[in-house]
Amino acid sequence: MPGEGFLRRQDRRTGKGPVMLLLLGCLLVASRAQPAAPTVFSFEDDAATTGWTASAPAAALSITREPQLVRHGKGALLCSYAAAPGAPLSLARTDLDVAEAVSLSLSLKASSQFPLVLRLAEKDGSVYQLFVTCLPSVWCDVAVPLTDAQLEDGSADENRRLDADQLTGLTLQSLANMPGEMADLFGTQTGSQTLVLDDLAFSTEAVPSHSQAEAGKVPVDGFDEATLYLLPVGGAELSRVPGHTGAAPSAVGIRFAFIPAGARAWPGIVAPVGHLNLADAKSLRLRVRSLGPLRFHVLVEEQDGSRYETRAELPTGGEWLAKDLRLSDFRLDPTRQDENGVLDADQLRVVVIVADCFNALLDDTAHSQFAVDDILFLGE
Ligand SMILES: [Ca+2]
Ligand SMILES: [Ca+2]
Ligand SMILES: [Ca+2]
Repeated sequence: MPGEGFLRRQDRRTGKGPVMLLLLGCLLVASRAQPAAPTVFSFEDDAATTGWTASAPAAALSITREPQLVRHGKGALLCSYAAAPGAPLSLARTDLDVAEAVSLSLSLKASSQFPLVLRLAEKDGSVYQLFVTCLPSVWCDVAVPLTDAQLEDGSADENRRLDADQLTGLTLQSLANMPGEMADLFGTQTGSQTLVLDDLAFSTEAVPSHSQAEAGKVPVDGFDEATLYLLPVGGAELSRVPGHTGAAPSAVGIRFAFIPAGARAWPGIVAPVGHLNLADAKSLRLRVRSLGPLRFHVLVEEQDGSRYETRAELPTGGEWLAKDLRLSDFRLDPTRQDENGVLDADQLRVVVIVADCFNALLDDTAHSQFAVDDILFLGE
């Protein structure tokens, strides 16, 4: 089935991993002399690679001055690497000092579709995470309030809140080429690849969340922003496509090939919800569209890994349809345990939407696609 433990810390299985490396790298920061200046990495000088580390086969860091690889100014951090199965890229920085920050922004450009977890580590080892997927060869501009980050699975924090004054490390962790079963889920990459980072800023200025609550509604994502704050699974190729309100790109397109085995048979997306207040949520609304008939599965996972699932069908026709899925209709995945056997909305951390590719209408290249516009929780 889809989503097999994919957000557990991978070091649990392998005994080592980026999180552990990050924790080992976390040192107490020196006490700060002056408060409240934003921390900005603009990568203008050749020495600006100092303090950054990249781990992947043949990974090399440099400052590039190629105009198409620079977001602002005259330089950006270029990470080139040889993508290889089982060896995901991580790009890390420790010794951060960002005590008064309330938001994070950065610009990325990757040579291939690049799903990543942005990990933020407090000095006690608590790790908070954000999901981002960069589309190939276009700028991916991330701007989020730090409160959008959710506590990573397997991570403990005494106050369950990301404290900027305790933040010491940041890691951009690629999910392509993960080891073990996660490779099936997130896919592999090969060949020479690049990731460019520019204008990373921890700012004291607030930025809005893309999921702002309204009366009776808790939007997860309306996909009105160009940046995709979610992850593809099962070999899904993501794109921005017109949404239900018109021609402008305001929905996520999910293209997939028919691969009849394992996790790759379940292409779709994973959206984070652990940062939202879902205590009053009663149903999940999805706005979805598919050219042919499509059966899809929707899974929600609690923080402890308990997983609940329901299914829905889309008819032929290509119209946008709003599907309201009552949380009381979701059923516990029999392969998972839950301490109370009840779906606790306030403990949810991800929503997984995957197509059943055995039942999808395929084109003559054995591909198919569907699109998702709104994902939101309703209080009724
Ligand atoms: Ca720059
Ligand atoms: Ca904390
Ligand atoms: Ca429960």
